[in-house]
Amino acid sequence: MSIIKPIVLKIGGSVITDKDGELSARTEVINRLAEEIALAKKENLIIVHGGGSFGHPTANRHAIKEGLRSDSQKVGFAETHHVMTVLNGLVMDSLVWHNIPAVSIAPSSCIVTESGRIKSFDDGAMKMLLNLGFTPVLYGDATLDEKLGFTILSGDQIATYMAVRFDAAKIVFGVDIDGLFDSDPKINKNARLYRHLTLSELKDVQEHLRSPTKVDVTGGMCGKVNELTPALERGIQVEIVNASKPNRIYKALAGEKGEGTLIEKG
Ligand code: IP8
Repeated sequence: MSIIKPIVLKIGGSVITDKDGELSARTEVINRLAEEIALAKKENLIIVHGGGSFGHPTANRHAIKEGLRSDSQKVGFAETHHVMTVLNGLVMDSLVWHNIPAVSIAPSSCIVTESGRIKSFDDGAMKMLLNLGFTPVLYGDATLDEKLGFTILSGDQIATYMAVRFDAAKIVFGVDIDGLFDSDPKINKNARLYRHLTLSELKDVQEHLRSPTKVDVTGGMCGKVNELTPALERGIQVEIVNASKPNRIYKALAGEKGEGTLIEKG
């Protein structure tokens, strides 16, 4: 048995949850995305989802990303991981009921970070799942950290790490805007969408991106772009599409010409 080149699909927390609320899932969006994923019939798929209004407010309240400084944070670490399993449960529910052989992998149980970067990953189960044609599902999580005690690991870092580790053909980032813009389209209505970028063009664009204003402990679009370089350097294509709009994820998975931003090594 050999692993065929997978596609890594990262679904943003701002797509599947309402970031203005707390613990507020968009179940109708989760169901629509599961339908699109099922329709695309990709056997070689790795799914990663973000934290949105589940992980971020809890992580922020207990300063989990900054690491273990007081015993009182421990319950906050447990709570952050727990609320992520709750959101993951909703995603799993939908994927499985759409006949996708999706199996959840808790990052906190198989990944250890060092100063926020993935240091080790126990990949035995993941390799077998991929070999057998399952769809592993991971998520941004509270993880143990060799320097900090614990921290927050973003779904974006997990997605690019898995893409490199399993030699993916492509990473699809499903976000709540149409792609990568030259400024924030939620603030500036004249923001221009980049349809295609090379790695070196992306580096120029990076300088204009600012961190998001809302509570997002892992850096929003800015953090996402920072994670992309190692994958792009290896020739892995990256497509950023609006997963809040119907059919965009289906098209990206099916390899149809998309309406988002395509980034390649160049
Ligand atoms: O939303 C962070 O994952 P992200 C998850 O992909 C937590 O950045 C626990 C805040």
